[in-house]
Amino acid sequence: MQEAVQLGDLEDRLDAARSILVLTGSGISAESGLPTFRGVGGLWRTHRVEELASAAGFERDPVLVWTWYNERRLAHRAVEPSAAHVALAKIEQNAADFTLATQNVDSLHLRAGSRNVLELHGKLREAKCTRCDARRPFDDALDLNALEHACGGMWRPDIVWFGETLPADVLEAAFEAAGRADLMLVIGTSGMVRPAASLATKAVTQAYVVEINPEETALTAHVDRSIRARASDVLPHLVT
Ligand code: BV8
Repeated sequence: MQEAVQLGDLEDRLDAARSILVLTGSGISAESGLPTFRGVGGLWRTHRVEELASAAGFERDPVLVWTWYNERRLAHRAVEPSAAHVALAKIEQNAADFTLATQNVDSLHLRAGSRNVLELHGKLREAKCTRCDARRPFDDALDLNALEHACGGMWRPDIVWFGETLPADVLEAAFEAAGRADLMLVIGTSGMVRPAASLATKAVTQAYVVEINPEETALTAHVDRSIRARASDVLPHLVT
């Protein structure tokens, strides 16, 4: 039986917080059964994800990249939000000012009922054309023989790849939230990817920043407190 995680004054801090920012990564979706990005048995076979999740990788082999995203899209549909996702949605309901910035593209926070969600790296619910601004739903696996768009461009997932800039409005909102937060939770991310991870180093200048992760991360040395636990061992206990 996992001994209860020592939350200390975290519940009091949550109650007293005027403005809360939460940053999540694939670790919170590991609780739903989805593989993390870099962990043991992380995403996908023998390919380095940076090789697949990049415009160059797509250029080189669009069918391989779409095969990967088709598999992930179907995996997202096959799982449910975890107790951790649901707990964050409940915490938001009781908070005066709450922003959830996620690096995940699996829509699990939205399905759990979270409202103010900033999808920093896009979402796997839509595809967009590489040439014009056409978009289409991506609810089922895309037909690998029909990747071209009528305008001569190609369909690609509505995802931010390595080397691509994040949506300016989303990034601006996230850094504004980081600048006004007095409490930040960093949950299930290795803290390796920028600019997402910089939200924590920005917030810590005025906010109390708590990391929830079974392992140390690139952010552990920069936060006020790092709780060595899984998201579902902590978050449901913070819901009043
Ligand atoms: C940009 C969408 C401007 C795709 C993703 C050198 C130094 C610094 C930065 C750079 C650099 N060279 C290039 C860069 C910039 C680059 C970057 O940060 N690279 C890193 C790898 C060094 N960033 C970019 O390119 C960004 N754009 O900067 O634009 C620009 C333009 C041109 C040139 C330069 C800059 C775009 C980044 C977005 C990339 N797209 N995803 C897709 O999903 O397919 S990032 C990808 O990584 C996912 O979004 C993922 O979420 C994200 C972060 O990974 P994590 O979520 O943290 O997952 P990971 O497996 O790493 O960790 C899981 C954690 O969970 C672990 O710590 C584990 O312990 C924990 N865990 C496990 N179980 C649990 C748990 N925690 C809690 N509970 C559990 N049960």
